[in-house]
Amino acid sequence: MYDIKEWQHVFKLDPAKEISDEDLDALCMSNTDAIMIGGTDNVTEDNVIHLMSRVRRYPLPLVLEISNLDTVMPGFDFYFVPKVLNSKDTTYHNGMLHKALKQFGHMINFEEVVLEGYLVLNPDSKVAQLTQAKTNLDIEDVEAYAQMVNEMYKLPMMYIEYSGSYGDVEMVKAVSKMLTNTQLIYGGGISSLEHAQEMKQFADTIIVGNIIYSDIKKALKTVKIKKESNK
Ligand code: 1GP
Repeated sequence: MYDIKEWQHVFKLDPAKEISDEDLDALCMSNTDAIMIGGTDNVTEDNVIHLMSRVRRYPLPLVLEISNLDTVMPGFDFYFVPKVLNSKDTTYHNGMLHKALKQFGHMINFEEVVLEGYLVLNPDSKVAQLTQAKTNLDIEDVEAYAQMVNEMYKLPMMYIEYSGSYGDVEMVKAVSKMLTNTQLIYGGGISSLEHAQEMKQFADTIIVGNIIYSDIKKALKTVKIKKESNK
């Protein structure tokens, strides 16, 4: 079985965006550790199934990051469930999860489900707007969230989400110091190998999203962190 803790690099595909067979092949054969499917807007059952079936031809782990209950379906290796720590709306803390468990709790294989302590930090991102995230946080704020996740909730993962913009390295560094057990995931604005290397100094796993659609060559170069990293 796949060991998520070993993942250093993941490509995140947005089911609402088009990707050619050639680009998808390059991503899946790139030596990345996994493919994640997830997005905020226009994620539908149809586009998730379609993308899942295309990625499934490749022998690498496939994750669905759940953004709405209508698109949850069998066929993935893992289901990542964001719990948005700084959302002002309880839907994104445990409201959606509660609804899901009421409906599907009896048929879930919990070995495949991973709860992510999610911290949304780019105020202009769709996810920040949707979840009404309080993003004007300082270092002490994010350290407290990290401690909460690591020491109290004891979640397997914490995801620093700057979706669409490159984040503050000092924030990521501060979180990384607090996490002794929880795996640190960083995503947001990685558009070069240098960005990937910088964030990988502190994050266990980096997520590369948007650049796939604007510059596939740059996206593919970020996988090089795997050879150079000593984490
Ligand atoms: C988005 O964290 C991921 O959920 C990746 O961010 O799309 O900005 O690379 P980008």
